[in-house]
Amino acid sequence: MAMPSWGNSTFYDLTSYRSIGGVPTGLTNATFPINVGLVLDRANDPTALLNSNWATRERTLQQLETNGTLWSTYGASTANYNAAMTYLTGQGFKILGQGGDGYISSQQDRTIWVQISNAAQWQALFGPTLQSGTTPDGQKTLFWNGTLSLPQTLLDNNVKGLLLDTTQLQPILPDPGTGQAVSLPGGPQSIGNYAGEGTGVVLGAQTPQAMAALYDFPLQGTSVQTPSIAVIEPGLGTVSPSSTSTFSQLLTQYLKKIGVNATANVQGVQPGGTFTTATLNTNPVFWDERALDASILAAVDPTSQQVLYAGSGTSNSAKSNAWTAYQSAIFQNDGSPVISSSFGGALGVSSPDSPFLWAEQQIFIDAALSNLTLLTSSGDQGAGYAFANGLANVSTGVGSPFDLIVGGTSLSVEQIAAKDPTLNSIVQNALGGNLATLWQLVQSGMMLMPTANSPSWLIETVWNEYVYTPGQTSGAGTLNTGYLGRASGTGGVDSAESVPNYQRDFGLASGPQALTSRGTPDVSAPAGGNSSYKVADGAMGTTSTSFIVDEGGTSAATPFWASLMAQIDAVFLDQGLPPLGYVNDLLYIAAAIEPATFNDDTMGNNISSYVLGGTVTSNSPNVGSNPPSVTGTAITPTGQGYYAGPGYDLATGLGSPNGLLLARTLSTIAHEQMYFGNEPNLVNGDNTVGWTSGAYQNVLLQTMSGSGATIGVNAGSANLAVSSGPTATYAWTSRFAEDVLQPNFDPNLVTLFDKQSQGSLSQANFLAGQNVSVSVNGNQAQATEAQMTSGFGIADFSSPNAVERLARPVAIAETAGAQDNATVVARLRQVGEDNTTLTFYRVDDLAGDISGLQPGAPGYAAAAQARAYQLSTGGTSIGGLGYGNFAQTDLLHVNAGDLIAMTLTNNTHGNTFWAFSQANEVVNGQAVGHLWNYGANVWGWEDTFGGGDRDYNDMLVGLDFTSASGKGLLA
Ligand SMILES: [Ca+2]
Ligand SMILES: [Ca+2]
Ligand SMILES: [Ca+2]
Repeated sequence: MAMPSWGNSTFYDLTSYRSIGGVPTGLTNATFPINVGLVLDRANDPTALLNSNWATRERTLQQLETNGTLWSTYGASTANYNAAMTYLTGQGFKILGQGGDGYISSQQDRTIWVQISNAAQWQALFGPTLQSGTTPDGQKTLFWNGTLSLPQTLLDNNVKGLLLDTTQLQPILPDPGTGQAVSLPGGPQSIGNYAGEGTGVVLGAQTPQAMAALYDFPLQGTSVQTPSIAVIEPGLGTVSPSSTSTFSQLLTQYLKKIGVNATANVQGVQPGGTFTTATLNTNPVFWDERALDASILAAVDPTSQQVLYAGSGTSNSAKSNAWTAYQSAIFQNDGSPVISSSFGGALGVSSPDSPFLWAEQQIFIDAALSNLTLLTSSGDQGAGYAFANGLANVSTGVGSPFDLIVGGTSLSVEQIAAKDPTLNSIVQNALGGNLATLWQLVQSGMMLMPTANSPSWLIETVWNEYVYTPGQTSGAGTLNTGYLGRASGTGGVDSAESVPNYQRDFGLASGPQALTSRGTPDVSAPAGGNSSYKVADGAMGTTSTSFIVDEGGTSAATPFWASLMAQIDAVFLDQGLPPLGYVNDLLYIAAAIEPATFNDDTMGNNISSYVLGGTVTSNSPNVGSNPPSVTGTAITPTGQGYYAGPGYDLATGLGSPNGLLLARTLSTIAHEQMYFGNEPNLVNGDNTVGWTSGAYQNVLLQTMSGSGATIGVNAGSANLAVSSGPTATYAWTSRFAEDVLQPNFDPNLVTLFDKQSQGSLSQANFLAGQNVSVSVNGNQAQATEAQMTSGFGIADFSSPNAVERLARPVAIAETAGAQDNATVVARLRQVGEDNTTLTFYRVDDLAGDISGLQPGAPGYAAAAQARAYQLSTGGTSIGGLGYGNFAQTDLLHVNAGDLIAMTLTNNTHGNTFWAFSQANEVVNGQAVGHLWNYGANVWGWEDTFGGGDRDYNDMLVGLDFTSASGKGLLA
């Protein structure tokens, strides 16, 4: 009986995309039973909902949930599901997942888990015989020849995906491969990972809570209750390695050992059974992973309950495939808004449009529809992903646009950096006050002026521990930390997924390095090299003398990020917001409007592609055992991979978090989308149809250019031509200005970079609806990120020679929950030497008018003073901070939607400056602008008559409309 074939369903489509090796040897008939999940398509396409903005998604999902129609809408069609079930039952298949085991077969998850009991049942369902054989590199694998088929009834009822719960699948790659060989430089292959080399000890290990403090997690050291966190722990759940203590009790002992006074609360969802403690020795990877996850989550968020999902477990021939644990965590979730997973893509690399990859992709969409924040580790095997096809790869199981993918960095605090020969010159330059070095270090998160042997942050680089020792003959040598082990964060492009809308809107799909498909990782955190985490060992102290071990990997970075997301969820709850849910787009918006929310890693690489066979020996002893040590493998390095660089890169994504700044920025974005969607954007449109002004408004026109440029700004009938000189080398970026608005940022670093002049500043009034375009040296400039930033009063028009920022000098009071009579936090840093004071006042429109008076009109100053906001520090003005110093005050009684402008008085020289240039002094026939925008509601003032040194940092001010809301957790 011929059955219809199922497209793209060869064995190689499942395991070996882009690299088809030969047929396994020693083929015999496979042994059964094997459990498989048949996945149906959705009754309705959720794409439009998922592509809408965060607030719209949240509202829609809440409505669907309230109506009880979420899964009747986005689950399988009940008719299809029932028909498929009836067919399978009628054909004599044993159906799993109907209660009592670890599977879920439901109309909601659209999966029917079936036990295939023998070869005849496999053939009746899928056609070709299932066999078992040995790959060229000696791994046992299941195998079938050709394409699977599927009974017509199942195809007719929209079965589109297949999940296999088996541990017996391996890729088959050509050996020898045919990659283009490259010769590696001798020594460490990347910077900032070498401090512990040769010492026999791991340097730089921190307790998870100390690491969280270094990354300024917003609730660190508070007693604020953080929400439950779901964790993917296939086959384990909460099974204890001890016969006398529960897993929670062992975890509590770990917490005590690292100085956290809390009782761990860990629940298990494990109806399908768990591994026995014997697997501690035979398969320690699962135990090590769980200890790592649970340790980090408990140490950073000690009030969070953890729920560990074991998936299908071990009963009924189940094999604890990670996807079964994902389904359980999503569809049996009991109030955990965050899911942390260090398991994904266990099968490696599947073909686009294959039923295998489709089924996996659906799970991440189910998480997004369930309003869950799902985080997955990118992998620990660099750009090659230990997949010997000579190419840069990422696991197709962790390329979903609805998954927050976490990569790895190496953090070097100063005393550790001093021991790393690859950081010698950076340490010496930093201690010697080299401006270029210090500037770059601030970019990657340093906040204090370096001093020798300090435990504070110096530099963050890509995690990459590969070390190459050339051999006697040319081309031969040894990678003693090799490409097959855990030594570098995986990152790159997932060619099976298109560029997600948030990466496109962030500008990553255009320009010279344009992504052609999904870029990963999204974000990063410490994973190894010169930093690791003090966690419990896999046996939780029950068999080993060393309870506390130093561990890392992206599977440490992932629970670290998950614990941060749980803290931000607690803040959102306190501020009356829904949980973060699918949050990737918000993170990219945060990076666009407030770059300092992420530490930008700019050094290192994850290069590690190779083919099997050749003259280089790869040895990969592992600190843990995931995967087991692989030594003596002959390979040929092929040199593919990615470098870190300024901004987003394919080694570290957006970078590591500044936890507090990230929480504040996400809160700002969430309230803006939730309550202020009707406030006018700065500009509307796109690069194809062009841009129009969103309102009658005053606009700052700021030029940033390395070599100088001629800028043309056209807005309606106004044509401005501005010639800008070059921007000074250390003219302040948005990132730097936002960094210094943190109270713990070193005043010595602040003043070191003072007096760096910006490019040209002009101002103009735009009318609502006017066409807006910008040219640089006569060429049209593109506003690549404007759709993300325009709602926050910013649009950057870029060309190769310059960036022209259009930004508002006026803030819209987008208060939490659109509350009136709100308290607004103002953070200030004085980087001018005169005595100055700042006053905030309410205006009637975005051009700064008050009761028909335009800025600079007679009577305007008095009208502004009558509209001045009371400050919590007393009176209506604040100043006299002193050079380099920080201060914070609150604006009181601010109503939602208030338009807030500022004026600066220089008391030393008796001048007053306004945010609107037409109200200021005129020099050479030009009204002088004194205000520069550095991000969403962040500005810097020039305090000198005539324009001074044009560094626009003499008084920096950031307005924060949401942090004082609720209990004020972020204020
Ligand atoms: Ca970067
Ligand atoms: Ca100045
Ligand atoms: Ca200054």
